[in-house]
Amino acid sequence: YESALSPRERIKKTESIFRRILILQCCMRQLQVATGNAHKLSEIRSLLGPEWEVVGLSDLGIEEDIPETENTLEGNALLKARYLYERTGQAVCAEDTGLEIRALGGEPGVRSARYAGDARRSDANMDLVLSRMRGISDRSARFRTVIAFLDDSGRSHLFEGVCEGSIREQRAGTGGFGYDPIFQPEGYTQTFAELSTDQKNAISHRGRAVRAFIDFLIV
Ligand code: ITT
Repeated sequence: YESALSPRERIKKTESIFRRILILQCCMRQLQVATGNAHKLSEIRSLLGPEWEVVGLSDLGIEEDIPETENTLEGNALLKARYLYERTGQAVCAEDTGLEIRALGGEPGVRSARYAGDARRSDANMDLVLSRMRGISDRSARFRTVIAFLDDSGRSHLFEGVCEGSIREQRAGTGGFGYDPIFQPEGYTQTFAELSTDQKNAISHRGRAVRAFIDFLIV
């Protein structure tokens, strides 16, 4: 395979390997994540393990809410990452997550945080989903996470994770956060809110996206 590459492609490939090694060295100890969501941070921390120091916006003294004005998960993840990169000039990442319900044409999707209004209350968001899904038999849905990573030269890299499942008729469980009490992952009889963090991370959208990101860093 190597010999099938042109000299130019070989140089590009070698550069890419060195870049990844550099990124890995820079980021081994600290990963800055442009999120104000403590639940996301805690899941990312347990996914990455103790050798990473995962630092969120409030750890960096940034309390303002980054306006999410794009209409895709990719766009908003990049927007949040760029916001932090402009302040620190270091490698950073951000993620945007949406619950995509087939019978609702992919809603709440990119509007997941504010589905029931700017107060961003999970209870109200779940109530709205449950009421819109009343009487609908196709309950299939998926969570999708997009991670945007900006390396120290500001180049962007995107990683996606998807978890298929369905919307329950009622809430169940007290763990997790957001829409977890109404989402049942495929192959399980419990909702995300009834699973432990490790069980959720093993199959979740965020777990998959973070693992794709780690693969990129270490390949
Ligand atoms: P950021 O600071 O990272 O933007 P956020 O809470 O605003 O945090 P999003 O913009 O990605 O996060 O909005 C997604 C919403 O979807 C979020 O408010 C949660 O209510 C919900 N959500 C995200 N991840 C989830 C998960 O793993 N399980 C259940 N609900 C989730």
